[in-house]
Formats: sequence, structure tokens, C-alpha cells
Amino acid sequence: TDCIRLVLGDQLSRNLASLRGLDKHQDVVLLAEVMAEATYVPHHPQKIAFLFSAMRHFAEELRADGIRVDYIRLDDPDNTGTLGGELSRAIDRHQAARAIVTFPGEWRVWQQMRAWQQDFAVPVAVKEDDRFFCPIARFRAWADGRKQVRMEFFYREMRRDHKILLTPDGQPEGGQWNFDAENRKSLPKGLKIPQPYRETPDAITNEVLALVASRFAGHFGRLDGFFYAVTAAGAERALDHFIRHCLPLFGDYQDAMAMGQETLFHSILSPYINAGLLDPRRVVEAAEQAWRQGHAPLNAVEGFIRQILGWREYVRGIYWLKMPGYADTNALNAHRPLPDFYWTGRTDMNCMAQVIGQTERLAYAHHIQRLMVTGNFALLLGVEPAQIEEWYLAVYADAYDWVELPNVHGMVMHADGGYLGSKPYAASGKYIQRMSDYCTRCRYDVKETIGPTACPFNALYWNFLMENEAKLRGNPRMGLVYKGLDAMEPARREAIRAQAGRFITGLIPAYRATGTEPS
Ligand code: FAD
Ligand code: DLZ
Ligand code: SF4
Repeated sequence: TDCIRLVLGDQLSRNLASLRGLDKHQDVVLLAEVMAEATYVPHHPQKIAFLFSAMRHFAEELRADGIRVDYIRLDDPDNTGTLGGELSRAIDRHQAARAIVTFPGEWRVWQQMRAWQQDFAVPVAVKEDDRFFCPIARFRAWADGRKQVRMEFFYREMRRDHKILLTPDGQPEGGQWNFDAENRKSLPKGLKIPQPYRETPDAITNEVLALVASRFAGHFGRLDGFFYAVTAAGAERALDHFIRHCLPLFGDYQDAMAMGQETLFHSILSPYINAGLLDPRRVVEAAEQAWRQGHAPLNAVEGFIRQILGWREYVRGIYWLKMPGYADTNALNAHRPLPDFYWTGRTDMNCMAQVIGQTERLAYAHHIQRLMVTGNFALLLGVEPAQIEEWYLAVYADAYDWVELPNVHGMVMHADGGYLGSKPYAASGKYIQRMSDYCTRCRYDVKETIGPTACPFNALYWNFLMENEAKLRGNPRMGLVYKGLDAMEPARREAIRAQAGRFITGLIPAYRATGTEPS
């Protein structure tokens, strides 16, 4: 055998760099289910099942095309449990002259690949992962020499580079780059909401579901009700469903949240795009075409395209520009432990219980739920960044380090000191009340800040501003909120501080035991 071509679980694309130039007679494609990848965080069982089933389907497709595939199952008796162990075993088994891999989505795995290049007896070529609009070098060139990077400016460059939503003379369609001012509506009563796209598990998926149920029962998250597509064809059907039924109102209600309506007008395409089943270029093209054909309005289409062409590429660029140091920063010096209810859903805060509960059921929450409910709470509480990052990396079907880390560390926790985004998205209960119906069914009163039934977000919000005053007051975008704090009577400030202190002490077992928080 000439060459082992490794394909990782999130690299299930037929045009993958490491599959290019494949010789059907000389080469072997390797896919491996390994314990190390399934447990570096306690992934949601649906995330593991989705990837294993998608990997198995991908292997079947390659075989159907006459390609030789070695597929190592989790339960294979000789499985070494690591990607490196399996690649090394495959090289020996086939007496291969070389190996080809595609650049991974995680610094941890990249370190491993570099070690393979050093340690293996045959050469290991690492090909660039070109399934993105923006090569890592292109991002670096853009970011270098800029005092400040901002998504909006990066996004405009991407629009120009790739000629997306541009007029023939290179201007943004509709005369503006961004229509977000139209995209912050709360949900009107009685609006008909489309069902998300669902598939019924086939025989391969059912076999994987049984495996995952028996091996990962201890992980947070339910397995019943699994509905994800597991092939490129299925992902394409999900895209079609989204364009048809959800895209037209995607913009208007992008930030809305509602009980019993977990997906609203969102696409639920991130698991497919990130695993390689769906090409982001294909998604952007389909959305632009829907606008050009008059099927969806510009505010929806531009807003949707910005998420993929803008945010998704921007966070990846920052990840590879700033790692490995990025993960270690802690600009707000946040060190409180993550409350246990993130892993159980048991809390009286209805907004948190709703979002954590649906995460348990679906391995999915949409952006505003992640950012303004579970994320906002962790920010206000001052959770140690690494602990909340582990949670996000584990619980969502679309989570990989390159995309999860910048979103949590930068966008939510402001732990990078404002590199990715200019200010923390801190908000009181009022925001949640405005954008959702969660507060109507909550034990707490969103209009109260002090007292036993006061919404915890309110005291925590002001407490957060006070705790981080030295770091945040100078931020021009925080001027208005600090004015609000300045207008407050000192006695009220003290009452808020005490209210937040009591709540935090009651929340965290180690503090509760002693009755105070260690300083
Ligand atoms: P839609 O609302 O339909 O958006 C369309 C697509 O845009 C998504 O499929 C996704 O590919 C892309 N997108 C949107 N926002 C972002 C963003 N901020 N960064 C990158 N891509 C984006 N996304 C992940 O793919 N994996 C993660 O692990 C992840 N962790 C997140 C953690 C936090 C705290 C926050 C605030 C956001 C996170 N996101 C993550 C971004 C975003 O929330 C999800 O991509 C989105 O909710 C996926 O659902 P959807 O496909 O229905 O998205
Ligand atoms: C997430 C994941 C899981 C759960 N299992 C596997 C696996 O068994 N084999 C594999 O090749 N990849 C898996 N993955 C995806 C990898 O963790 C992912 O490729 C790296 O984190 C780099 O993005
Ligand atoms: Fe969440 Fe507060 Fe509203 Fe309850 S009152 S749902 S805790 S924001």
C-alpha cells in the first residue's frame, strides 16, 4: 500500500484535502472511533452518536465507490483508543510508505499530528483544511497590523473576496452591509412556527445508538428522540427544508426565544457544516439564491449569510491566530466554579431550566439561548472560563474547539479582554423578559432586584458591573451602564451586593458549607 489517508470524525467531506489524488488500488482510507476523542470532554451522547453514525455512513459511501476503507469501531478488540495509535497500526498493517492527514479543528489534535510527523517511521503530510472561505494565512494577513479586529470589517472583506450579495459594481446589495436593526423582534402570539427537519434513524444509526447507550450512559444528555441526519444527502435535505420553511423569517426572529419552540427559524445546520457533511459555500450560495429569486427578504438572507461567512470564519481565524495562549487568558479574573445545575437542569430559574433542559434533549440551543441565557449567567456569576468552556464543548452536537472556544472565551466570558468583541454581553433579567416568555412561568419576579423572589440575573448584573468596575469602566461602550450604576444610592448598591452575595453563597456547595465565599 502506498498511502494511508486519515479522515477524522469532523472531516466527512468527499472533497477533503487528504482524499484528493487518491489511488483506488494503492491507497487505504482510515476512519477510527476512538475512546480518546469520545471522552476528552463528556460529549453529549447524541453528539457521539451523530458522529459515529456519520463516520460509518461515510465509510460505506467510499466503499460503494470502490475505495479501500479501514474502519475501526470503538469495540474492535485491538483498538488502541487514540487517533495516533490507530494511524500507526494502519501504517504497519498495510506496510504503507506514507500517510496523509487534513489539518484538524483543535490545537490538541494539531500537537498530536506534529508528534506523528516526528515519531512515525514514514512521512506524515498535513494538508490544509480548505473547506472554509478564509485560509488561516488570509486571516492572519488581515489581522496583522490592525490594532483592533472586528467581525463587521472582516465580514465586508469576505463579502468582497467571494462576491456575495454584491451589486455588479461591487456595492452591498440593498445599500447596506448589515440589516441587524431589523432583526431583533420578539415573537408575536399565534405566529406559525415550522417544525425542524428530522430524520428517522436507519439500521446503522440504530446500531450506533445502542453502542452509545451502553458505553456513554454517564454523560449528560438524552439519546432518545435522536433526529439528526447522518449523510451528506440528509444534510442537503435539511438545508432545503431550512431555505423553504425557515429562512424567510430567520432575520426577524433571530433573537427570540420561546418555551416549547426550541429551534424557531434557525437552521440547525451547524452539526452538518462542522462535521463536513455540508459545505458552507453551498449553504451561502443557496441562501443568496433564495433572495435573488424573491423567496426570502434581504434582512433574513444577509443576517444568515453573515453568521456563516462572517462569524464562523472570524472565530476560526482568531482561534488559529491566538492559540495556544488564547485559552489561558482570564481578563476578568473569574474563578467561581460552574454550578452543578448546568449538568442537571435543576434550578428554579426558568430560563436556565428551559435552555439546559432542551440541551439535554436535543444537544442543541440557538445562538441567543447560548449567549444570553446560559452564557450570560456564567459571565455575571464569574465562572472560571475553562469550566464553562468544557460545558459548551461537551453539550452541543456542533461543538469543536475551534468554534466553541472563541465563542465562549471571547464572546461570552470576555476572558480575552475584548479581543474578539468589544464589550461583554452582560444583561439583566429584563433582556430575557423582552426576548422570551420564560419569565411568565418563573418562580422569580423579573421586575424585582432585592428580596427572596427577585430574579437572580438582576442583582448579579449590577454585582458584575461593580466587581469588574476597574476593568470595564474605561470601555467606551460601557459608559451608559456605568452611568446607571453611578446614579444608584450607595445603600442600594450595598443591598444589591448583599443580595448577589447571598445568592452566590447558596448556589455553590463549597461556599454554602462555610456560609461565605473565600476571598
Ligand atoms: P443558525 O442560527 O441557523 O445560523 C446559521 C449558521 O451560522 C450556523 O449553522 C453556524 O454554522 C453559523 N454561526 C452562527 N453563529 C455563529 C458563531 N457565533 N460562530 C460560528 N458560527 C456561527 N457554533 C458552533 O458551530 N459550534 C459551537 O460549539 C458553538 N458554541 C457556541 C457557544 C456559545 C456560548 C455561543 C454564544 C455560540 C456558539 N456557537 C457555536 C455559535 C452559534 O450559537 C451556533 O453556530 C448556532 O446556534 C448553531 O445553530 P444553527 O445551525 O441553528 O444556527
Ligand atoms: C468529537 C469526536 C468524537 C466524539 N469521536 C471521534 C472519533 O471517534 N474519531 C474521530 O476521528 N473523531 C472523533 N471526533 C472528532 C474529533 O474530536 C475532531 O476531529 C477533533 O477534535 C478535531 O476537530
Ligand atoms: Fe430567568 Fe429571571 Fe425571567 Fe426567571 S425571572 S425566567 S430567572 S430572567
